[in-house]
Amino acid sequence: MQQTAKQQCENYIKLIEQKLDEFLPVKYPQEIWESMRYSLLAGGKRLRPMLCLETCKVLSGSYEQAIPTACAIEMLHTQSLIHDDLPCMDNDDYRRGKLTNHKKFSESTAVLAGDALLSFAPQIIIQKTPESVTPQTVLKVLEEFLVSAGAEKLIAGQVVDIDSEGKQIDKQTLTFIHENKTAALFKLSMRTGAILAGAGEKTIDALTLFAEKLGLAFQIMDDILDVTSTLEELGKTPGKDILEEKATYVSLYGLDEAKKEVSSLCCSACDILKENNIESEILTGIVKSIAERVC
Ligand code: GRG
Repeated sequence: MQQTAKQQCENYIKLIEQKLDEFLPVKYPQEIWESMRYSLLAGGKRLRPMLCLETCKVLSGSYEQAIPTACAIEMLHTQSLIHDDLPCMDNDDYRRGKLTNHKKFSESTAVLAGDALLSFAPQIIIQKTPESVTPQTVLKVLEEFLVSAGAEKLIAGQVVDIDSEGKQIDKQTLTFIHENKTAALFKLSMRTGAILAGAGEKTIDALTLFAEKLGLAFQIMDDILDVTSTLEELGKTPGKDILEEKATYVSLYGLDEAKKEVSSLCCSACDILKENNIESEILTGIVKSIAERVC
């Protein structure tokens, strides 16, 4: 990533960290709030909130308009990670370089922390979005958020993913999993950023397609890293996909083909920006850093 774009990413991350901390206080009973904060403030690349903020900015919207939604999406993403790590799902001990929520606290607390983040996030959109954003726009953002979190998107992806363990699946099923489990939150981030900026349908459609390519590339790269990286590099246990007989792009087509697919998706994503005259060093930098996975 170019130096200026890298610096801008770092600035975004700082702002996002500050706001997440501010939006999620500790209340009574302390343990649940602390476990929510433990996972939410455990680091992470903050890619989804960054996509939301940058999309809003390049379309002439403001940081203030988008930051509550950006943080709400990071809360939803964190909830999905907490639940994904549970023994009844992927059963992981490490996440973001730390013990998973259920290992640090307890299984019941982790389930409740995920649930609490999921219901807290839309409250942040409602309570913290400035009054300059119309109620209709807030409603549209909430609809996008709730659909993405539900049985048509995130949960659908997770269900088919779990159901596919140990089975031979086709490319269509694998793409369904990736689109819903991963790309859905990339799309949500960019669509809401664009909606908050008051963008037209054509721009929203182009950015949705960009986010889809980016999300698919990101998930395939995640699967590649599961095979090629260490616990220290990943912040989570590597090699889990093979162990759990997960169908991934790597297991279906091999490492080389998977890398080619990431490059091809990243090229298509950059083309979409060019064709639609969307200029953002951050968006192009994120695409490149996914291809190289250095962000
Ligand atoms: C929404 C009610 C509800 C349930 C969620 C558990 C679940 C259903 C879905 C799992 C979704 C999941 C874990 C997808 C994996 C996506 C992925 C590649 C996550 C890793 O993202 P990074 O690398 O993580 O951006 P950091 O830690 O950097 O934020």
